[in-house]
Amino acid sequence: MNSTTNIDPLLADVAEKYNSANLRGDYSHANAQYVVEQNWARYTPEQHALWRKLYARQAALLPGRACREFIDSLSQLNVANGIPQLERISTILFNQTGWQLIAVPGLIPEEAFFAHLAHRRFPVTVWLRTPEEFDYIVEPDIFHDFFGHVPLLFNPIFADHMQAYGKGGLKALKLDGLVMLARLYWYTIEFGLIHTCEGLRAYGAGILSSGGEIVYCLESDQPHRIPFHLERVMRTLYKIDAYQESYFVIRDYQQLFDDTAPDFTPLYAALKNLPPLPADSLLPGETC
Ligand code: HBI
Ligand code: FE
Repeated sequence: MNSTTNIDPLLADVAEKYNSANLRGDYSHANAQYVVEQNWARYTPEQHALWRKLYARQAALLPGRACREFIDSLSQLNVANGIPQLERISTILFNQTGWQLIAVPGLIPEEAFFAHLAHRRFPVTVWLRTPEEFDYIVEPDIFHDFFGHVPLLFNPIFADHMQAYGKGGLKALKLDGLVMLARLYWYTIEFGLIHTCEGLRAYGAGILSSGGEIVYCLESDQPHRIPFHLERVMRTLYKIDAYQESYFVIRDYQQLFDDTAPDFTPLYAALKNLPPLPADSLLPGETC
C-alpha cells in the first residue's frame, strides 16, 4: 500500500474495486475534491513520444469501428502530437457543452467522482502508462481518460447523460444502488455499442482507448451483443481484467438519456432481491 491508500479509506475502497493494492497516482497534493495541477511541463519527451504512439495506433483503428461523433470530435482536438494540456481543451469544451476537464491523481472515491460529473467536470488522470503497459493497463491513465472519454463530451446529448449519471450516482450512494449504477457505467460509458446508419459502432471509452477490444467487440463471434435494457444491464456482472463477454447496444444517445432519466429508487428496490446475472448470460429473445 502506498502512503495515500493506507490512510484514506475512501481511496482504499475504490482501489479495491479495481483490484489495485495501491493506487499509482500522487495524491499528496490533491485538494478536498481530489483535484491536482496537471504540471504539463513535467512530462518528458519520452512520455510525449509514447502518447504519439498510443494515439497513432488507436486512431488507425477507429474508422469503421468508432461512432462518427467520436471520430469527428477527436479530429478537432489536435492532440496527436503529444500529451494534451487539459486547460486548453477544457476551455474549448466549456464553450461547446459546458463541461470542464479537471486534473486528478488517478482513481478517486465514488462520491467525489459523481459530484464532479454532476457539476459537468470530467476528472482526467494526469499520469501516463509505461511503455510496458502499451497494450493493457488496469487503472485508467491520461490516455484512457482523455482519448476514451473526452471526445464524446462534445456531443450535447451524451454530455447531458454524463451529468445525469453523476447526479444519479450521488443518489445511488444514498440508496445503496452503487453496484448497480457501476454496472450501468461499465456497460455504457465504458463499453457501450451503438447502432448507426453505417452499422454497429463503439462509443464506450474502455473500447475506444483499447488496441484490442475495439476490434474484438465488433468482429469476434465470442461476445453477446444485446439490445440495451436498463434493468438487464444493472443486473449483469462484469470483469475488469478481460474483454467483455457481453456488450449492450443502444439505438442512439437519446435512448441512453431517456432510459436512464427516471428515478432509479424503485428499480434498486426491485433488483436488490434478484440474483445478478453472469457476464456471459443470454436470456430468451436477446438477439441483436
Ligand atoms: N475515478 N478518476 C476516476 N475515474 C473513474 O472512471 C472512476 C473514478 N472513481 C470511481 C469510478 N470511476 C467507478 O467506480 C465508477 O463506476 C463510478
Ligand atoms: Fe473510464
